[in-house]
Amino acid sequence: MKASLSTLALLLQSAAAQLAFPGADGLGKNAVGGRYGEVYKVTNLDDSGTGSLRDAVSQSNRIVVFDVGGVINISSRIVVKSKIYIAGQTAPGGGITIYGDGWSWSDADDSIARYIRVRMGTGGTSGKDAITVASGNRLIFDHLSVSWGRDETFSISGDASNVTIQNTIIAQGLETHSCGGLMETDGGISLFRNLYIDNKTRNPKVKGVNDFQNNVIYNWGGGGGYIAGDSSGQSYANIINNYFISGPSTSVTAFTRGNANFHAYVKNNFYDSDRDGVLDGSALCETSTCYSSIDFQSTQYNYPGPTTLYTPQQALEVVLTGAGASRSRDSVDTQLITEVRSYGTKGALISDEDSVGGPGTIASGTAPTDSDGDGIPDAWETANGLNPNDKSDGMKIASNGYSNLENYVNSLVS
Ligand SMILES: *[C@@H]1O[C@H](CO)[C@@H](O)[C@H](O)[C@H]1NC(C)=O
Ligand SMILES: *[C@@H]1O[C@H](CO)[C@@H](O)[C@H](O)[C@H]1NC(C)=O
Ligand SMILES: *[C@H]1O[C@H](CO)[C@@H](O)[C@H](O)[C@H]1NC(C)=O
Repeated sequence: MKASLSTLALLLQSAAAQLAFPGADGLGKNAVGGRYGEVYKVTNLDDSGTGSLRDAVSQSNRIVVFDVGGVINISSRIVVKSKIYIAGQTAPGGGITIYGDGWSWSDADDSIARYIRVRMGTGGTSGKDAITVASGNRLIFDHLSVSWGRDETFSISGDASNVTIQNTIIAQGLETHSCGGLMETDGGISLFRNLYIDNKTRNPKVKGVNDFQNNVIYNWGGGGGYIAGDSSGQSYANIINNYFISGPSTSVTAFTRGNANFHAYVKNNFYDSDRDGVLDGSALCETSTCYSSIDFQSTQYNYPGPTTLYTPQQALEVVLTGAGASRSRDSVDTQLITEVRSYGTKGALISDEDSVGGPGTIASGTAPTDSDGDGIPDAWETANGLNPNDKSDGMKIASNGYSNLENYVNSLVS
């Protein structure tokens, strides 16, 4: 009896510790996604209706895979339900861009989104963000490319907790607001290995519980780079091994604001401010001269940090090589990375996405044959001991704790 109870306890413990996917980091790393649900195949680029992405995310407990690549034009906001895993890496061709309006992940508890582009643009709803999370627990965003927000570009605030944004590009918030986004919640946000680029301000603006490590911030404008939230509540932040690089629009230093309520452990952040086309930053001092008037802590906050902590220089290379929907980078991201690699000479704030060529053309590609429709191609099923004519094996849980379908989609980007 005793033995079986402790076995049960161990099983429960390991189920709780299952990562959202291999490589998931930070406070949102245990999001469950659609593991115990069903597969949904996106088979067209329509704004709505059967086989559309909007329909796919309208019900909980789904792993969403794609039979098409291309641009999905949306005329209103997409609202994502809980326990969804959007596996953008399955899209053939050049992957998936969603263009025309923004997304809400509010209350999308336990959701996972990977390898998609969310490009809002001037056609989006005025006063809204490209991505908003206003509530919800355990969400993880990995390798997204998010741009052209009309209010903020990617914002998390309110009653949201245990969120990770990793390996993601947050770019070109549209003028006149031109914002990276607010990261303001007491429930905790991890920001690891992201690129903030070409936003006038809020790259990001932080308040509450926040872990900011190994990010790259390029060409912020006069509003500020990292803004230490300046209001009433208490903030507890780590700011570690990030790289700040001034661009043509930059006119203020990397850190602004902050007061005695903003408690931060600050370590080894680099800043290249001279815009000379060469990467030659140096470590920022760790006093208020470099960080405004925050309340410095001598001990790091004990949040679940990145599995691998890079130096700022290494982080820059990791971000430039891999951030965003990098399985197939589109013209927008390619241009953004070129701007960073100019180390100060290229980059601009924009008010209209047409000035940078819009979302571009994305190849549709051809999905591999999947005879039983379980989301796993026949060839992968055969190679991995599954039956290409048995739909039920896709959602069976394998010995490593993931469903067979998750093992397939995760293998595409391991
Ligand atoms: C989406 O909108 C863009 C820009 O308006 C347009 O060029 C493109 O053809 C549209 N794509 C689809 C699939 O309707
Ligand atoms: C965040 O996750 C931790 C660890 O799983 C949990 O204890 C906490 O309750 C979560 N926060 C909220 C607000 O649900
Ligand atoms: C970012 O904001 C700055 C300041 O407003 C602006 O000059 C710049 O054009 C913006 N960048 C983009 C890409 O919108």
